[in-house]
Amino acid sequence: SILIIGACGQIGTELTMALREQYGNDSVIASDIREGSDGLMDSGPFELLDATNYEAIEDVVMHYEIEEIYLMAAMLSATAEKFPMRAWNLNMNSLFNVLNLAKEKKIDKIFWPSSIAVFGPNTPKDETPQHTLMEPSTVYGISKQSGERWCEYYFKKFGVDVRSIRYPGLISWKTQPGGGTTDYAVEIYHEAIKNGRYKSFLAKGTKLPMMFMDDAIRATISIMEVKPEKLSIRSSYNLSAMSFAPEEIAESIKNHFPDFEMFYNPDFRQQIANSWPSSIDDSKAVEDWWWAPEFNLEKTTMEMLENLSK
Ligand code: VAH
Repeated sequence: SILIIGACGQIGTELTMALREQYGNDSVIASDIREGSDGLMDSGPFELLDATNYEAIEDVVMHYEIEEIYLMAAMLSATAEKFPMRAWNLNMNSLFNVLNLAKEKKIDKIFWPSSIAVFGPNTPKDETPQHTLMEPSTVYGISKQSGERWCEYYFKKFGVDVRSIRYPGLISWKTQPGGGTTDYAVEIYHEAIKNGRYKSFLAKGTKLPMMFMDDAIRATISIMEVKPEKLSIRSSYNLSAMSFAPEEIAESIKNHFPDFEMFYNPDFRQQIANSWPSSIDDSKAVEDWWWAPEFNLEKTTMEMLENLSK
């Protein structure tokens, strides 16, 4: 069966529901440091679990005969800047725990998320390549770059079957994001419906790679199902769907709510966003496991406004 660590997070919640849909509720064990939404808690087995506690994870793995772990627990970019050592501890020790369980042959396969945050201010910003200069300037980005190096090391040295995707900013309506720099792209839809206006903490022209959550979940399940010999990348795959700046979301919302008003009030997260790419070259994911996104900005806006209006 499958264990999701961090099942109550922005990605974890939707990933758990999708995996339960595909493999059956009782084959997917959800776990997190705290309980999650009613929908999540009512749909299958749940365990309170600290991702930094090796023995606690090992107990769950043995009890439920877990073969695969999706490690979705992490502290994201904005929060990690406020608590660097807590972020490093959570992001790295949780990864070592699952890599070592696989090294000890206690589990067979791992999914671990990386991020466009692994790129830094000196990385080429347009169509950022799969292999390029990476000098991340955030705690979160440093932990993801280091995590990628460890994933590739455990694969080469111990044959650990760990697979990873560099997620762009993710937009979802089922769950609130937690402490990310791209969260403005989720908040804006909630605010548009509630107040007809939004004050963006990123400035006009801050173009970032983004993806609708349904695409991200489909990519995650795809990379886990593909034959291992197809995977030429064992650090983490670049992945892309669309790129846009705050004013472009505002325009797409105005197509539905003509009176929507957008304001700009950049804060400390602007510096984080400035260090990230504007667009990503994901040709390796296309070549190795036939990646193709389905949601562009217009379709994303329609999904978000339709579902949040309910
Ligand atoms: C963040 N949503 O903002 C995450 C992600 C690329 C952005 O890493 O930190």
